[in-house]
Amino acid sequence: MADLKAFLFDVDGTLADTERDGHRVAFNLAFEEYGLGWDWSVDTYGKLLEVTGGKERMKFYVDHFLRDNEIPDNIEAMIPELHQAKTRHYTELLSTGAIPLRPGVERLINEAREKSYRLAIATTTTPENVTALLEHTLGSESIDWFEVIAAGDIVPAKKPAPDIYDYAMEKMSLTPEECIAFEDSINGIKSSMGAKLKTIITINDYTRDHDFTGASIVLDQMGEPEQPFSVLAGDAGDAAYLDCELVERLHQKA
Ligand code: XBP
Ligand code: MG
Repeated sequence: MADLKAFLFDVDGTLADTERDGHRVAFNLAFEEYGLGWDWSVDTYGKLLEVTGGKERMKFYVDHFLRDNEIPDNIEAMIPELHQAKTRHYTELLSTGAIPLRPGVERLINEAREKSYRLAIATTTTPENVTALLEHTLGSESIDWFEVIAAGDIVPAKKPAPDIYDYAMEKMSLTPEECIAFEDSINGIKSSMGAKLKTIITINDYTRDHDFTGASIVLDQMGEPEQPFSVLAGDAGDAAYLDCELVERLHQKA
């Protein structure tokens, strides 16, 4: 096995619990702004998460959740506008500090930097959303800690396609054997494993029942020394939280 050189992070659901109280809320604010009368409940949003990408998710909603007579005539033109409004609401929400990083994320990123691992982001979300999250959690200088922020429409085929991970690794001139991915969802692991990456999963409320077959380990969270993780699948040895040593061990495993 090649030496581990880089940590590739998903964002939504992995770095922070952004979906239920962030993206969903921002979509609803955009719908309200446009007087659409659409309201995505926590449950409905769970079903809509099957589709990655905000524009794609709205299109899926229109196609599968609305009756023909409920669909606005100009919907195709409206979706990009709605999405811009949603991004504005979402980044405003992040600027209030409403969404913290998940337990262990900041600690692991800091340790990875100290140990000179290279860092990148591979996500489906819009680039502004990533920079806003980093800025309002780790501080604006943290944006430069990530060598590549591969996000949004930068590749046409979003997760579960492997393209976004392939793109990040190509930019870094790294092979999959030299990297490890951090994900939270079925679409995420399909994408990372499709790119031949070993993958560490931290689940959340929307993804706990997803099929993570093939993951290096499945955890409820990265954990902290005072807030140990639960191992849902795989072997963490005697570790109580995810640190670089455990990441290395998981990477070296056949
Ligand atoms: C993230 C997504 C995104 C966000 C919305 O998935 O599916 O669609 O919910 O972002 P992943 P945009 O964590 O697998 O990258 O509205 O900016 O598209
Ligand atoms: Mg995710």
